[in-house]
Amino acid sequence: RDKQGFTVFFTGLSGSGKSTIANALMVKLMEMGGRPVTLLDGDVVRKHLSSELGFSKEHRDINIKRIGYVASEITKNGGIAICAPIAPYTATRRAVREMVEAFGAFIEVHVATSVEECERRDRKGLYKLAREGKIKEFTGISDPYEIPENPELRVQTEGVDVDYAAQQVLLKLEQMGLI
Ligand code: GGZ
Repeated sequence: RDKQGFTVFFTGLSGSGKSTIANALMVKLMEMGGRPVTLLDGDVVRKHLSSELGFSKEHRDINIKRIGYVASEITKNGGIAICAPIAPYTATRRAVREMVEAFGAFIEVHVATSVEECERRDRKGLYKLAREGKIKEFTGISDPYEIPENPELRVQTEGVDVDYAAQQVLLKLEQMGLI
């Protein structure tokens, strides 16, 4: 019997490591074969699906619901969707969960890198710009991030490598009988 589709939904701050872990997970799932794997990364989605949107609550919600819709279609057709937006709002994440769970499993993974650590790394220099007020409504600095209370999984990135974090997600998927 074919296994059901599912969506792995990463959420966390800018620079928390979501994209890196999502990519590593994608590679591992592709190597396993079977179901097609689609990565819906934050910046790629914004470029191709949400280019007219900014970062107000309203626009972030529209962006996340578009990602959720695409993920639900992939899940419906038996595929694997991996999403990696910030998705700062609990209610919006719940709405996406409901869209996906109509067709398959939803695995919310909180990439729990603290704002202090993200700012210390500041890989793209965005936190500096946010502190200077040159980027408005910046998540964690001048805009909220609601920490997920009951994610399927919480991964730490401080002092652990990317492969270890991706491995934890695979283990969770295995425990849930999805792979
Ligand atoms: C947060 C912002 C902002 C503001 C631009 N707040 O590290 P990045 O650069 O590549 O990832 C961030 C990305 C966030 O887009 P998402 O679609 O994931 O956000 S949401 O889920 O809230 O819709 C960051 C960049 O866009 N960026 N301005 N003000 N991140």
